[in-house]
Amino acid sequence: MTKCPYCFVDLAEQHAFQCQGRCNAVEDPVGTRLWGAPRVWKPTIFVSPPPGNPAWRPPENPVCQRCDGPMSECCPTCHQFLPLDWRAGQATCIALAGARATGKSIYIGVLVKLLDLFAEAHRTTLGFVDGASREVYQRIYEEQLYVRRGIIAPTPRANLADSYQRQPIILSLGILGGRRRYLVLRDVAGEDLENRVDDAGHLSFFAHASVVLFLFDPTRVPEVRNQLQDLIPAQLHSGGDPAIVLNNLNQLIGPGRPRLGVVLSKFDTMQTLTQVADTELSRVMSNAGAAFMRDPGVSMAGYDESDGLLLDAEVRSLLQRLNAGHIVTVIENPHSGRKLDNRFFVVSALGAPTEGEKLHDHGIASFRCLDPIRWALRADAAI
Ligand SMILES: Nc1nc2c(ncn2[C@@H]2O[C@H](COP(=O)(O)OP(=O)(O)O)[C@@H](O)[C@H]2O)c(=O)[nH]1
Ligand SMILES: [Mg+2]
Ligand SMILES: [Zn+2]
Ligand SMILES: [Zn+2]
Repeated sequence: MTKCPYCFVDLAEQHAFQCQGRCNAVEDPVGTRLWGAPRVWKPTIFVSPPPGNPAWRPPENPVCQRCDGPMSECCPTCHQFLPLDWRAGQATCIALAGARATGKSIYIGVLVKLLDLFAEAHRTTLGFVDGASREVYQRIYEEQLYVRRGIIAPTPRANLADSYQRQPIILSLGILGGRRRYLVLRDVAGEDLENRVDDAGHLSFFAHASVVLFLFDPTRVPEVRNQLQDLIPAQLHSGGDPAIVLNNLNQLIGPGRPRLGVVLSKFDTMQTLTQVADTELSRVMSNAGAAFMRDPGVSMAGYDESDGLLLDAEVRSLLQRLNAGHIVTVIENPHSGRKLDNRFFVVSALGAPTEGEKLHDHGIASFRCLDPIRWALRADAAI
């Protein structure tokens, strides 16, 4: 079974087909609630296999009974059209979470480049599944990060009509382990998670994701900030309290069972602590043998479980030393009592602190950015 690339709900046996002919479109309240902006739809049929008929197949080219026009398959839950032959593949659906300015957008920008190399290591190629994914990646993420060498502007709230976060980036990884694999990335506006999430139909994809990556900016921790004062430029945009975001995220996930990756972003800033005179933190960071000081490399094909477990343990103890142990506790003992399968990571998308809003001179030398993705892909199939 695979997932809808928009709402992330499992595509079960029910199929839905929507008119693409001359029929008038009318308001779609369900689609609107899940999308977070007005949606319309045309006549749609829902078909389920009759009980006790394992040989049942959905209709191949259904025709609209009103206008005789063609119909295309859409998601039975959110009514978005599914990419062609979507159900034949396996989609790993990743939702990014985190306060404002934790580095989500820049991470996505760099990730797509690295996935190109990842695909190469697996002797396949990376592709955008639809024009909208390519458009939003190139226009928002790539153009600002790579072409202008600037930094992506703060992300607008999801209720703005032209907000790009709603458009998931749907990537095809080709055939991996004998199966067509897809990777879907959904960004979110940090404000949406910093504020209370009451009527959050448009954020319900968190509950259904394969993996939620919770980004956490270690430079927001006062102890790190104090020691780094002279070494890293002041951040222009500052985000909210990660503990509040995590709490809101837990509420959104509710009884959902995504796996949770906790990602210390901008890890290059932590690595510069080695330049700070003898403090406890600088000693911790100066341990050259630590997993968080080396990158297993982009060309490594699969996820390395023993390296991953070592890193996981190091990050948990680092968080304790930063007096951010409550983050670990909330994840291990959530109020809801529903602990998620979780793992801790570090990434640096840019590889070095930025100079104002420009990238530093050496360009981009990202660090461990693919680890969370390898971990996410591995659980959906053995690769
Ligand atoms: N040092 C460093 N800074 C980063 C990195 N990634 C992002 N940043 C900084 O964090 C700011 C916010 O990043 P952005 O991706 O827009 O955050 P978002 O609001 O979570 O999408 C950027 O303007 C950068 O200055 C990184 O890998 N290293
Ligand atoms: Mg953003
Ligand atoms: Zn019709
Ligand atoms: Zn859907």
